[in-house]
Amino acid sequence: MAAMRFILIGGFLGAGKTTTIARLARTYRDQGLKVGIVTNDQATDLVDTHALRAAGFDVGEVAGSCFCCNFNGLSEAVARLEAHQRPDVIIAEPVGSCTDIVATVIQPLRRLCQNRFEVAPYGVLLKPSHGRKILRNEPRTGFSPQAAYIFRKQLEEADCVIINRIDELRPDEVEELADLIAAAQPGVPVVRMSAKTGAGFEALLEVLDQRGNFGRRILDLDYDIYAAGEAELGWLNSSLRVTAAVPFSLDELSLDIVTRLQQSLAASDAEPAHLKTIGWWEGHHGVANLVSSDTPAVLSLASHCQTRQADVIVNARVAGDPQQLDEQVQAAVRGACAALNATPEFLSTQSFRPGRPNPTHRFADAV
Ligand SMILES: Nc1nc2c(ncn2[C@@H]2O[C@H](COP(=O)(O)OP(=O)(O)OP(=O)(O)O)[C@@H](O)[C@H]2O)c(=O)[nH]1
Ligand SMILES: [Mg+2]
Repeated sequence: MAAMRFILIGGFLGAGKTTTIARLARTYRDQGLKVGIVTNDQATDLVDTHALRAAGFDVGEVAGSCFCCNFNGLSEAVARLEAHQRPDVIIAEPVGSCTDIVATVIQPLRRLCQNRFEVAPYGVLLKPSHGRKILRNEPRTGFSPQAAYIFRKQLEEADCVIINRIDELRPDEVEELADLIAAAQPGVPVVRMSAKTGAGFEALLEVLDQRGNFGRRILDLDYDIYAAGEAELGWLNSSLRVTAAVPFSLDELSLDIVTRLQQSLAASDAEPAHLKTIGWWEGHHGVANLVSSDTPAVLSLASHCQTRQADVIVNARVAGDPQQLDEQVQAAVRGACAALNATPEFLSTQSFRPGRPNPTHRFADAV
C-alpha cells in the first residue's frame, strides 16, 4: 500500500494555519485525492474542527492535549480517519503555542510509523502582525520574551517559512519580513502567500510536494522558557446556546462578541493572540476572528443566517489571566446577546493556563 502523505502546517496562534489547511485540502480534493485533517487543542470545543467539518472535510481531532504531549492521540486520530476512508493525504494542525514539533512529532512519525507515512517538508506560517514586532526586537510586542522565544523557535525548526496575509501587506513590508526571516534563519526557503486570496499558493504547493529527507531541524530548546511562554497565555474554550423570541443575525452576534472582547482586552492591556467564534444553526455557519490588538475583528465566514436559536463556540487565546478572560468572555457574550434581544446559556467552559509541555517522545538526533 502506498504511504500516506503527511503534511504538518505550523505557526503561531492566529497565523492562518486552518485557513491554509482548508485551501490545501480543497486543492488536493480537486486533484482527486482523499484528504484527512487532524486538528489539535489543549481543550475540547474547537472552532477549527467545526469550521473544517462544516466545509465538508473529514476531520479528526486531538482535543485536551497537544500532539507533542499526546502522540498516541495523534496516531489514534489518524487510525480513525483511515478506518473511515483511507486518506492519500493527511494534513495536521499543531497547537499554535507549541514548538519542538520536529523532535516530538515529525521524527516520531518517521521513526515509529516507518513506511506508513511520507512526511512533507515542514512549513511554518509567519504571522505578520506579531512577527514583525518580535523579529524586529521591538520592546512592546504584546507578549513576554518567553512567548516571543516560542515564536522564534517555531520558525527555527521550519523547512520552509511562509509569510502569510500578503494581501494586506505592501511589497516593501513583505520584503522587510523576508529580510528579517533571512537574518534569523539564513538559507531557509521563504514563501510569500495569502491563504485568504490564494496569491502565491502555487509556491507553497510546490514546496510541500518535494520528496526527501525533511523534518530534521531539531531544536536546541530550553523547556523552562518554553513552559513559561505557554503559561503566560490565558486559554478559553466555551460553548453556548443562544435563543431569542425574534430572529437575530448570527453573523452580527459572532462579530459583536469578538469586537466587544477586543475592547475589553484593550482596556485591561491583555494582548489577544487569537479570538475566534463559530456560530451555526441548521447547516449555516459563520466564523469571526481577531488576531491581534492592532488589527480589526473580521467576519471571516458569513453564515447569512437569521435565526431564533444558534450554537456558538468561543475560543480565546490571550496574553493574560484565564480567570479574568473567562469574565471578559462572559461579559462580551452577554452584551452581544442583549444587543440582539437574545439570551445565552453557557453549556461548558474551560479556561486555564497551558501546563508544562511533557512530550510523549523526543528525538534529539534526526534520522
Ligand atoms: N487577510 C487575510 N486574512 C487571513 C489570511 N489567512 C488567514 N486569515 C484570517 O486570519 C484569521 C486566523 O486564521 P486561522 O486560519 O484561523 O489561524 P490559525 O493559525 O489556524 O489560528 P489558531 O488555530 O487559533 O492558532 C482568520 O480570520 C482568517 O480568515 C490571509 O492570507 N489574509
Ligand atoms: Mg487553527
